[in-house]
Amino acid sequence: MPGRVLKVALLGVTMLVLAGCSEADQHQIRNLAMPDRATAQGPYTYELWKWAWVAAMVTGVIVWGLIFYAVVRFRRRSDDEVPRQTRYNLPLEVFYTIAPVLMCVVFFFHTVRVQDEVIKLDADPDMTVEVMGQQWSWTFNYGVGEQDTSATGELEGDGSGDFAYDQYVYTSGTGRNIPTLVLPVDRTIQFNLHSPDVIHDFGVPSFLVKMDVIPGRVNKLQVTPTVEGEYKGKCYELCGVSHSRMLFNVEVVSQEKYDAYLADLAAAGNSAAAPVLGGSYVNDQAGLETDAEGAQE
Ligand SMILES: [Cu+2]
Repeated sequence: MPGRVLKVALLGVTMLVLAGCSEADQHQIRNLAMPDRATAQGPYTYELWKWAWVAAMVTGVIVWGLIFYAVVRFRRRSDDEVPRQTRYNLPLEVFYTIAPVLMCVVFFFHTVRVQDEVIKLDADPDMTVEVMGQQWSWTFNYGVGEQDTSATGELEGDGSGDFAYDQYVYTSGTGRNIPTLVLPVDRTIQFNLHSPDVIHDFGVPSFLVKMDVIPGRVNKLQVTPTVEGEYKGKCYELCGVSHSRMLFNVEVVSQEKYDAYLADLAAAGNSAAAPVLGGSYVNDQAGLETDAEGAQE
């Protein structure tokens, strides 16, 4: 019987090793399923991920070792033998109580350390983009001209706000048209995140950072893209029926291309004195014209 178990186990391992290991797969495996880091902040997240894997593997090896040891050492040796059903082992019980607590403490410590590093805000970012996530797409407002880094990005009651620029150009997506966020490479970019409706979450997998977009408050996230290229961004928070369409493309380009892109937006008439932070789309969806009781408002 143990011989057969061993054969099945070996077969399983061999199949896993041989199963479709293309170049891309191997790259994925080396990255522990994480995308390549395309920001200055990414390596912090990746290191946390990597060491969490190491910790999980060490734990796994100990647990599997103990399981196999118990299975073999305490296997039934004859048909009429029933081992004592109540036993305790104090050192073992102390170990399996304290070890997980210690693990949680260590994980918590490193999570907080990495999180502090990743959400750290530089008081003087190179530029600020006002991002609006709404059901179910994104609007990106790029500042034109001088940036006032003392601006809070907060909305004021009358609909105006304390924004970093006097002039903006913007691009807006819809559920059908996925918008593109264009960013200059090697610049620290602050994203001020706005939502006019529900909680969304702004993130680009290759950037290895993301942040909730919460109505009524302005969350701020700073990212320094370090690799030019095209990436995919998405909403990470289930925000309604078309959440899955809340995608955006990201292009990290040279400063010259970025400036040219802003000029294109301006030439297309997508200019505004203040960032565009609430599309009309949010107000004219089916269902919103009636209150909860069904009466017209
Ligand atoms: Cu969303």
